[in-house]
Amino acid sequence: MRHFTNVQDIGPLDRAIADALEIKHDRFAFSDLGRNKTLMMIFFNSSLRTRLSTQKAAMNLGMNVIVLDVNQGAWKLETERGVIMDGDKAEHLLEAIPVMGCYCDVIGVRSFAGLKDKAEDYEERIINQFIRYSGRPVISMEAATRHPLQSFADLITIEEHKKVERPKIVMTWAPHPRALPQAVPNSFAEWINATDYEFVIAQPEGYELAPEFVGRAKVEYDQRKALEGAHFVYAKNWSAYRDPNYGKVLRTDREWTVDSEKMALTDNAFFMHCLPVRRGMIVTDDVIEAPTSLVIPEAANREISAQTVLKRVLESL
Ligand code: AN0
Ligand code: CP
Repeated sequence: MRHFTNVQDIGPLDRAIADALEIKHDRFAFSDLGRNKTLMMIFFNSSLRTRLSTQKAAMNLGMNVIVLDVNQGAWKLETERGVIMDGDKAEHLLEAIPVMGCYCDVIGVRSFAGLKDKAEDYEERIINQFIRYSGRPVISMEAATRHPLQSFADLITIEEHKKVERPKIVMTWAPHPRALPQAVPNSFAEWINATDYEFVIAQPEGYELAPEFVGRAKVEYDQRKALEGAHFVYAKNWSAYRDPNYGKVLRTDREWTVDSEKMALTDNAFFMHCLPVRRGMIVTDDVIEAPTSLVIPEAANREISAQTVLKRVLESL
């Protein structure tokens, strides 16, 4: 594998899951593979899980790790080409990227959607510039439109917990006070659409995702109806995708909060969320604390998804 930015990059999912479970069984089996190889992780946005789990995964493979928080201590970066740099930005991304590439073998990048210009976000300008100019394999640690390490970990978690061959998976929108990207729901949809599981996206009017991500999913505007018989409930907030409301928060009322009364409509479903989660908004305390909550196993599997991806990238260096 050269780059990892979407579900296609991982190849057949059954093979990827099998590799992941093998790694989980013995995560130090390949601790020499990354010897004298350096992973550089570049963060344009905050992170807890991605930062820690990806670093741990790299360490399990014997890699060295360098982390840079672009907004803390690096020069302010210009990202547009053709501008006269007479403002507060001291360096251009087009120099910074190849320089970063000089000091590492693999680059991980986190760069969220700006949520102002849909075309710019959906072109994936930042991560594509890393792919083009770094000369290194690039791993998405959540880009503008996808979060594949999260979706891979989510799928591993579903495989570990499913009780029926083809579970019903419901991804439901839930309220949040701030505008969040569509990357996590887009990506989850992309990965679940690559399985043969029943897949429903529940959302209020106005929160339709891009059709290329919705794919074969059934879109349902009645959350309670969607939840009937579900085996997995994947909650997530996202801002509006459709024009003229791109990047906007259309509502923050708690009508769509996942609570125990709604979970009772499911087939004793597991609750999932990528974290960080706002309790009381997305989900109630009792649901996230219940034995059927998978939020911690999902986070634990971030180490496994990252290690599976890094192992394949190292093998192709
Ligand atoms: C981010 C998002 O929704 O994309 C990161 C999730 C992994 N969440 C927040 O900014 C709260
Ligand atoms: N789920 C996830 O990616 O968490 P962080 O934003 O903390 O990395």
